[in-house]
Amino acid sequence: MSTAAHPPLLAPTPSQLAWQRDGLGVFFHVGVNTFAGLEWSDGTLSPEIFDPSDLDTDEWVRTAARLGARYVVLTAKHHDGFCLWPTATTDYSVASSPWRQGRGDLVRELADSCARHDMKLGLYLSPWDRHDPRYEDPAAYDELYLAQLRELCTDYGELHELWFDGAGSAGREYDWERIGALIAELQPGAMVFNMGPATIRWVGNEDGLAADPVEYVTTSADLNNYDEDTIERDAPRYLPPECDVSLRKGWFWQEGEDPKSLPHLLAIHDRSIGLGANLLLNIPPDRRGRIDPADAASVRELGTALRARFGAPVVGEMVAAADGTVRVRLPEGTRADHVELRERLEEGQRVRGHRVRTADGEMLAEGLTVGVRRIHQLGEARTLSELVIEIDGDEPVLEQVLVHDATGAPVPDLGDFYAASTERPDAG
Ligand code: FUL
Repeated sequence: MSTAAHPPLLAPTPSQLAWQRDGLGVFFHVGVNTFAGLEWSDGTLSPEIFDPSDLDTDEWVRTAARLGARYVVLTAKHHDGFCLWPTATTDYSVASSPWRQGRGDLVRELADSCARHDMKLGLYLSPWDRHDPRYEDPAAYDELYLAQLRELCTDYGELHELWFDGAGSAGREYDWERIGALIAELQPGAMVFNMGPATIRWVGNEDGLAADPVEYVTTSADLNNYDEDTIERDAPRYLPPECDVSLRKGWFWQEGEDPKSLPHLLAIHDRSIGLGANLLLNIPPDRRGRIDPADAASVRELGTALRARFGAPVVGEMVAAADGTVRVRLPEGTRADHVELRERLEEGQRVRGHRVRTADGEMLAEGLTVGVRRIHQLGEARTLSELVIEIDGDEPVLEQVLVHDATGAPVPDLGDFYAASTERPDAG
């Protein structure tokens, strides 16, 4: 194959590919907002209100692990500027709170729990900071932000994701060059979400939903959910999308909110992971610093349903046929109602279209991109002995084809949620 047609820049790095294969992550939004019942606060809430009574990051990580998540991301600093670690850069942090007599470090506790449970750790550090007066002075704030990032990148072991949220940052430039150099120096394997030296991008909504085609190579990404700003790059980059969504309506735990229904969560799974994007599902710790029992039950139910649907795959035996199709032989008597395709991505994303047929030519499923994984629902389960797959694109290669029998398992249903889900949170 010609390298000129496929510049290495457009292929994933090993870290990007590992991140894509991980697929599922869990977001933890917690901070002063949790205690004020707000989604956003303006940086004036007292640090005194941050006082989780029974915080247990082991429980958080166990919850994520049981769901099948491979990484978690914590809001080390949200837009309000309150830091969950005892930073030297500001006293607006856990050090000024009553929690653990001001000697606590939530980032450390989570990092330790991740190490204990073989979970990868990511951190969210909001560029927009509504507390610190230095924010008004871009040069001074860049120094502050770099110092905060340096602390996070130095003191908590290996980080797998750094989440740069574009909310509040329309029209604002940060010193991405130095931020990129710092990450390259201290955490070269970390995925960088959306802004600056990004290695992954936002899918463009907070509903957890991607759409076919899911492009891994792009020049642009949406900045945030609140205005029309897009990030335009001069040259295309390999930037696979991450779909973020909250289990509940809000990102922070609030009294009276319920988890989404199981059919809805399954639909989110199929429209993100099932389309080859990553899913970052937010499970917000409550005022005790624990997972709300209703959320824990919902996540358990989701994990059980996903295992019932996809926990016992049958791997097909692939043979390239002379007519350019891929024949997939399945063991005698295989029953299936889902087919999953996986593309070889080491040289980049190549599949531009695909069709799955039975040996008799009956069309079972079709679509555009495949990517790291593409799951199709086939309707009623049926006995299949061979699949014939056509793929379009520039030297596309399938790595694996699997089938699943989800008979009797809960069924995904997005219902009418989609239209109602993209509201701006109330500013605090
Ligand atoms: C948004 C933020 O404004 C929300 O509060 C939340 O953190 C979400 C993940 O990103 O842009």
